[in-house]
Amino acid sequence: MKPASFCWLSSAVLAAYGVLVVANNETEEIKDETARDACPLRLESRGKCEEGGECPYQVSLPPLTIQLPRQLGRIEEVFKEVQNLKEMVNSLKKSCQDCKLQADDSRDPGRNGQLSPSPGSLGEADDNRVRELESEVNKLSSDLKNAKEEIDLLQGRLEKLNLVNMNNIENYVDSKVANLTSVVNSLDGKCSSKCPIQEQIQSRPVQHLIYKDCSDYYTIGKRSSEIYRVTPDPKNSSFEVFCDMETTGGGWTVLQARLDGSTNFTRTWQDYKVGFGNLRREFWLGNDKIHLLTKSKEMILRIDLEDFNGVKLYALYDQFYVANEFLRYRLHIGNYNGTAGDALHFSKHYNHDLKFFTTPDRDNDRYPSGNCGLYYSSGWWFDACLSANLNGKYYHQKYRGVRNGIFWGTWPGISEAQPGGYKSSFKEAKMMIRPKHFKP
Ligand SMILES: *[C@@H]1O[C@H](CO)[C@@H](O)[C@H](O)[C@H]1NC(C)=O
Ligand SMILES: *[C@@H]1O[C@H](CO)[C@@H](O)[C@H](O)[C@H]1NC(C)=O
Ligand SMILES: *[C@@H]1O[C@H](CO)[C@@H](O)[C@H](O)[C@H]1NC(C)=O
Ligand SMILES: *[C@@H]1O[C@H](CO)[C@@H](O)[C@H](O)[C@H]1NC(C)=O
Ligand SMILES: *[C@@H]1O[C@H](CO)[C@@H](O)[C@H](O)[C@H]1NC(C)=O
Ligand SMILES: [Ca+2]
Repeated sequence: MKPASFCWLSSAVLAAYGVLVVANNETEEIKDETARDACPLRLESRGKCEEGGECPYQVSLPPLTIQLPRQLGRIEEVFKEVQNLKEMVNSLKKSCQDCKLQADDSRDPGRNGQLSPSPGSLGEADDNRVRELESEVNKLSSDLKNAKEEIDLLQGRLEKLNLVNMNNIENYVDSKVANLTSVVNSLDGKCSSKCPIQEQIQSRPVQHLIYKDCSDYYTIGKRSSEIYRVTPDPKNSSFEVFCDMETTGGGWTVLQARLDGSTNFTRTWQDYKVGFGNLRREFWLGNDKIHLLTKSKEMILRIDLEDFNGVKLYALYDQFYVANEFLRYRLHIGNYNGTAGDALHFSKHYNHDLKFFTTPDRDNDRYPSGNCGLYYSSGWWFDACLSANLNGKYYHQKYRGVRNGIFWGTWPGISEAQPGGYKSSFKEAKMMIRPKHFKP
């Protein structure tokens, strides 16, 4: 047995044995001495605790007096009554048998081996005697009947008393033991020596809580942007995420980050499914995890972008949901707000809402003659094809050729032709989510 449970169990057992039940018909009050004294119960360690070993503890309990209800005394009285009645009945039975025998004797003298006298020879006196006996027997048997009824009645009352009172008493003692146990447990914390293991358990009070996403960590007071472990679906696995606790109230679970090109985003379906990169730098959290996070609560999406001119803009969507792999991680996005423009819903023909996820090795896009993921070197919810692609290649400056860099179609001046056919790139990009009803 583990030391912690040993201590607790022995406390409870001692509490149970410490109960002294005293029958008394004067009062029905319970004297609970432990409740009055400051710390009458002592839990102390006996001998030195070896590290990692079990250390014995002793619990000293003060005696407790429990007084039982007044009715208990009545049981004794009823017992006596019943006993008396039984004796009465027995003596009645006996005398009854005696007189019955006598009566039989006088009616059937042949039993005694005598010759049967003729009926006419029976004297008048004998006749009277028989009648007397007969009436006596009748009287006795009716007495017996009454006595039996009385016994039954008393027995019923006794049983009723028995049951009711014993149940009451049991409940009473039970509740007292429960009370004592809770007193013992609370005193454990107050008295000088405690179970060291129990102390350890108490110092980890929140370990059973489930943190579904970063907002739950924010709620319990975590304020540093760090890696935390979340469990969006209690039936599924937990995993680490990076939490942004600073941007507009904090509580953001970061899904994607670009800042220096240290992670290659030209990846397979499988890579995008499970996620890749470094949570503290550049990464894609993973489509399965994004699905679980957006399934567990209604989420909003925030996108932060910064170009190489130091311009910082953001886009906010008050609905964001990514379906499961069977539904090819279909994107559901709604209600834009912000400064960067609604590039995810650029126009009727460039709309990422309700589009499937496409990777260079898995074409789920709406571009009939090729794979947008392959052409633009990334995994994204391509329509046919661009208007936004935050998983494009990381260019440290403007670039020429295929527009396969990080792209946001509504960025100021982005679609204007640059001299020499250059395309602008982004310094930083970040996608993060927070529960819709989160209040910082
Ligand atoms: C209980 O009550 C009876 C009569 O009411 C009394 O004679 C007896 O002394 C009492 N018993 C106690 C333990 O007080
Ligand atoms: C234990 O008993 C005391 C005194 O009777 C009472 O004040 C207290 O509320 C009880 N505690 C519990 C947990 O039942
Ligand atoms: C990124 O990975 C792709 C596919 O493995 C590869 O073709 C490409 O050269 C890589 N890019 C860089 C910059 O390493
Ligand atoms: C856990 O989530 C993944 C990704 O959505 C899913 O494929 C898997 O079936 C889930 N497992 C359980 C036990 O629900
Ligand atoms: C956009 O967000 C701001 C700040 O959260 C809010 O004041 C404004 O009403 C929102 N606009 C729309 C159209 O939702
Ligand atoms: Ca296609």
